[in-house]
Amino acid sequence: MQLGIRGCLATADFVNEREKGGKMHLEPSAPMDPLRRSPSPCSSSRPSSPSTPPCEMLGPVGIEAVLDQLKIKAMKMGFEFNIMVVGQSGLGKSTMVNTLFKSKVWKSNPPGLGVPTPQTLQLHSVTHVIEEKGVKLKLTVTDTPGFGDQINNDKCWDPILGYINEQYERYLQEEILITRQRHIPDTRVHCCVYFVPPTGHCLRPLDIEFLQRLCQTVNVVPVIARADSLTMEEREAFRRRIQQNLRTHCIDIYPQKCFDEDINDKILNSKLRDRIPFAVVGADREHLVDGRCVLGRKTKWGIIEVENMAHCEFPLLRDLLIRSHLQDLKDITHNVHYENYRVIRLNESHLLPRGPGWVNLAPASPGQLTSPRPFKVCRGAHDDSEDEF
Ligand SMILES: Nc1nc2c(ncn2[C@@H]2O[C@H](COP(=O)(O)OP(=O)(O)OP(=O)(O)O)[C@@H](O)[C@H]2O)c(=O)[nH]1
Ligand SMILES: [Mg+2]
Repeated sequence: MQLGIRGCLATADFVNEREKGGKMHLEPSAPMDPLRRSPSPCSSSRPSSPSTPPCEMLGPVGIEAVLDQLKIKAMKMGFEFNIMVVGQSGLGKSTMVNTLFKSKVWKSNPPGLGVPTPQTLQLHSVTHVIEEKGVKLKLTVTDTPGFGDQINNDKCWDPILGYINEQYERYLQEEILITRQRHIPDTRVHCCVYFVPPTGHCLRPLDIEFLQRLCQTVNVVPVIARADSLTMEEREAFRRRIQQNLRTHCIDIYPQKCFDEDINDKILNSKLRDRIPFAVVGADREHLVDGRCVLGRKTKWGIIEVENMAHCEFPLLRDLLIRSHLQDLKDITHNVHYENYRVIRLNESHLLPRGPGWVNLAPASPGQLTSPRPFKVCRGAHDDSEDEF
């Protein structure tokens, strides 16, 4: 089974469909048209009158070819996508990374050898270039050590928020150079998957505090971790309670309602919002089931297949991240979260003397990198980011 990274190109196809829907209608005004006098196959069938615009008879000029150009360019450049997994220790974050990318990411622990996934002790990122049917995806996954198992969990979010903001700062420092690279390497976290422990009750105060801070800084998709420990009814009830908690505490997870651009977005994203947090199960071993090789967890009672919707909602998470919302996650990161960071940093930084070829921005203090920022809604900001690697 494929990851579906060709879905990254779907944006172009979607635009194509929208344009075909008939909203765009090119109709140059009559006096401006230099071809008006040229004979055309249709022109004889209609009496020429000043009120009849002649462009109807000329046929399309071929602007839809722009989409092919975009597609070819995107295929050449590839896509960059950065994911981070966050949550309490032992909830299956490292395993989920393997599940998501078919064990293509953590190579140190090949599937099927019975080697347990080692505990993650420090925040680290691994980058891989995955290629599928000519589409290249440069994927960076940042695994984080579990939090919440200390006696004092005060500020346990600092290293994670610090890392996310450091990536914004890195991008900003490159962007403000007068002579800057044509393509700025993008290490910004586009999506943070937050693992909620399967307690079956509701969000814990620590999860609430963590999520409140994270959502102001990055796109967050919460999941119910190790969902195989809950019955179907428990999963559903737990999901509803978490959704209620999120609403009560104004935690705006991805896909944020305020960024739905049109009715299609609204319909699609409402369905997703109704299912988030997805109840997921992670596995990095393959098993033979009815002659098929499936990723799953072998138990005394059978195999929990991670890609089987009857067993868990892992396919919904994968589809959201890779097949349907990858580009949107990147756009919101650039136009909202990064923009928010950029505006605050530029506002607070008095312009210091310029060095050779760059605007000297006062370095961010550690406090700035970890403190939450006021959430600013500004999706329509310019988007001049280009993917190339
Ligand atoms: N039952 C069950 N076990 C899981 C699941 N996902 C992972 N595990 C197991 O849980 C244990 C911990 O998994 P990890 O992936 O190392 O967990 P982690 O969140 O990365 O842990 P830290 O690195 O300590 O933060 C391993 O034995 C996994 O096989 C799951 O969905 N269900
Ligand atoms: Mg880990």
